[in-house]
Amino acid sequence: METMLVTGGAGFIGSNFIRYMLNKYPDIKIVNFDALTYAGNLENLTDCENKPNYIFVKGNITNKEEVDYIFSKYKFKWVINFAAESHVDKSILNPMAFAETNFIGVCNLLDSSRKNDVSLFIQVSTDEVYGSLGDSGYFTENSPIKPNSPYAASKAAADLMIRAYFKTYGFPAIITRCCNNYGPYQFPEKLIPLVITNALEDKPIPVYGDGKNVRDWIYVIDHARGIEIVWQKGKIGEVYNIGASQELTNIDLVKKILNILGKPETLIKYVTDRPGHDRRYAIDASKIREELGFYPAFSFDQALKETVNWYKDNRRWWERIKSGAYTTYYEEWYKRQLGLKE
Ligand code: NAD
Ligand code: TDX
Repeated sequence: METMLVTGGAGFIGSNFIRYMLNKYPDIKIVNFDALTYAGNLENLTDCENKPNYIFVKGNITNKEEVDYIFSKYKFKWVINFAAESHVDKSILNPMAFAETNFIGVCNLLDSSRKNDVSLFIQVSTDEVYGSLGDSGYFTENSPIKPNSPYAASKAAADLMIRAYFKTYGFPAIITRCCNNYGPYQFPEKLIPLVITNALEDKPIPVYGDGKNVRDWIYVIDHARGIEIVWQKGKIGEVYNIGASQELTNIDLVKKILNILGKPETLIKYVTDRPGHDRRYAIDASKIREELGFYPAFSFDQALKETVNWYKDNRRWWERIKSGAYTTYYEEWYKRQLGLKE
């Protein structure tokens, strides 16, 4: 049985990817290596725990000994790296954690993967490495790398090291750059789950700045499908954007969610803008479509409704997170920073 290392598999996208892959490829063993930071949650994979081809190992990619250990224990054919500090606001508060995990952690994985002759390394990167767009245009794989937040800069740094590994050592790596994801199990610090859960609790919904910043959205399973096709057919050394051409201003998105929930727009509170807030992201996904045949399978309106229903049906999952120590600390900062303090 061939083995895939998935790092960060206890988080939002990693757990959805693992579930998707375990169901579709029962002949592949998946090792989930995750540090279980505030964002890592084994409850995201309770339904997979007893599958014979799934193994969880707690470990930190910033710790070279732990990374060496996992590579000595298993022979990995493929490595898919999801592990990251992923929240832009948190990167403004604490950039060092982002440099450590998103850059040094990736360097550790690259070193072990090369020394252990991994056949393919996929780095799950982000469209945020391209910076911000004006009212028109799209990010292509050839757009300049111009990150604006510590999060985006740390992801861009990893992308550059991967490029260097490919050029220098012929290391078999591919980078994917996806737009904003939504779906079940997303930590409620990110816009969509924050809006849904705050609305369900009749709490204020903070909208940064004028609310006209644009994000390009993709359902998390479509992201998983995009990575799957890159894993099957992608060309070594290439970068593939992944997107579903679903642009929306934040305020329109918030109103859509409130409408689905039947909650009033009076919950919306315009607050201080995020420092360095990127104005618009929009992905040109023609390369992955034309070269690998990737098409998103989910319609935005339908998948958004299903996502809202998931949070309605899984209150225990997010109530536990929202009453936890991390969220309490974060919310305090958030209220002060954004002028929400009553
Ligand atoms: P997440 O924060 O929900 O999950 C991150 C996971 O990584 C957690 O399980 C956490 O415990 C683990 N982790 C963090 N630091 C670690 C470390 N040092 N060692 C081992 N594990 C560690 O993030 P997500 O939204 O699922 O994002 C996954 C990946 O996708 C990230 O690399 C992110 O940059 C990228 N991405 C996310 C989006 C998005 O919209 N969420 C879009 C494009 C790309
Ligand atoms: O309370 C909020 N109010 C608000 O107006 C929050 C949390 C966000 N926003 C705005 C900021 C952004 O314009 O909503 C937009 C989306 O914000 P986030 O959910 O924090 O996502 P973003 O900053 O766009 O980054 C996300 O997409 C790219 C992920 O967090 C990254 O990991 C991914 O790489």
